[in-house]
Amino acid sequence: MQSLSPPAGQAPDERAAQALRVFARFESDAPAMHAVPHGSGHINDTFAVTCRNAQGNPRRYLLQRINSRIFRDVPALMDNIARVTRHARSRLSAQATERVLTLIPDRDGAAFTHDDTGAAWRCYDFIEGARSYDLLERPEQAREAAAAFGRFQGLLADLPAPRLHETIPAFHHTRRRFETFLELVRRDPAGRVALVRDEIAFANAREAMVDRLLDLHARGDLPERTTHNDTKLNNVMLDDATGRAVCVIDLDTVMPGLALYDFGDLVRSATNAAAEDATNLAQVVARPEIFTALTEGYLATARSFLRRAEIAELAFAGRLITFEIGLRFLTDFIEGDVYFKTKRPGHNLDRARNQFALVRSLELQQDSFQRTVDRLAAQP
Ligand code: ADP
Ligand code: GN1
Ligand code: MG
Repeated sequence: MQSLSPPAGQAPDERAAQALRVFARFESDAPAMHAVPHGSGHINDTFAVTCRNAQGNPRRYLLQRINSRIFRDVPALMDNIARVTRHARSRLSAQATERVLTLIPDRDGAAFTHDDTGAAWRCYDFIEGARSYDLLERPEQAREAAAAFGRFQGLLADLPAPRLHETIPAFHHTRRRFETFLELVRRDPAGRVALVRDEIAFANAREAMVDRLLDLHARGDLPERTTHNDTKLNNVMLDDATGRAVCVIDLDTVMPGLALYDFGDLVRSATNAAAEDATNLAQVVARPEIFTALTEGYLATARSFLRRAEIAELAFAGRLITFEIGLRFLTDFIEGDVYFKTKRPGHNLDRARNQFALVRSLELQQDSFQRTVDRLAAQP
């Protein structure tokens, strides 16, 4: 994934060739040598582009074709990212070892560019010497990741007005997500509903969950904040040598939200002992030691601004967001796989079953996870 040369003997495919052509529109200190697909995100098309600078040293950039079927207003999206990166950078202390993503402008100074088909692309500095993890390996990584997202929320706490654009409206609005699911079950556009009766029953039995945080927010107990909203483990880079968090990435959904959505998605993506799409559901369990490490890491950097009512819902948020993403995978399967990238038939259904198994594991442990939160919150 991180090699500096393309696989031996393999010509770059047409997409990589197109990435190279697009890269020429960005400000870089040297022409690109090659581009290779990079990472395992479900949304954008991502490439690592390697240049050789005047001294003969390789330098990499991260080039992305933005998924404009999902992000309908690319100028608004990129306006958010430019403001967020500028502000977060200005708030980092001089001693900080962590970094903020750096946008590379195009040759006209714009934050993104278009290719000849009209698709939008952006370019970032490549974060070297670090990687992101699809599957967590050690509790220390959970602590680091959670601390990094808590710190990120803190850096954005005083982002000047105006409010950020909602790049995907109602992204974590769990009631609307549930209604969209019900609507697709009714319409059955891909003729798949009969295949997923058990999963639909699982979801219906949990409808009561979806209003809880929305109600607490409506009552004024949970404040709106600027949050990341996509805090899966592979959206933070950890240093290869030290294991420390280096950079929060994937800023497409940084917008107004609840702090709990960020903690919840960490629980979903980090506690799972199996990969998100693993089909051996016996291996899908929420690891308690990882939940503890996440809570410790998040409280270490977010406790100073979190309200008591937010801390009280941390364990619930893990179950809720796991359920929400499971429901989104199931909805996408029912709709005919129109949203998430898939690599095989039934991939979204595998993911949905996996996430629902994780919900079950979180439910079985909900009392002990709540006690963990209460115990850690009570410590000075
Ligand atoms: P998606 O929205 O499709 O998930 P991401 O922005 O998360 O796309 O990028 C996909 C992957 O590319 C990440 O998981 C990470 O491994 C890698 N990546 C993203 N940005 C950078 C960067 N600036 N430097 C190095 N690797 C990056
Ligand atoms: C997507 O972009 P990526 O792969 O980091 C999705 C998240 C889901 C996640 C599930 C913009 O995240 O909301 O939780 O897949 N991002 C968007 O793995 O929909
Ligand atoms: Mg990502």
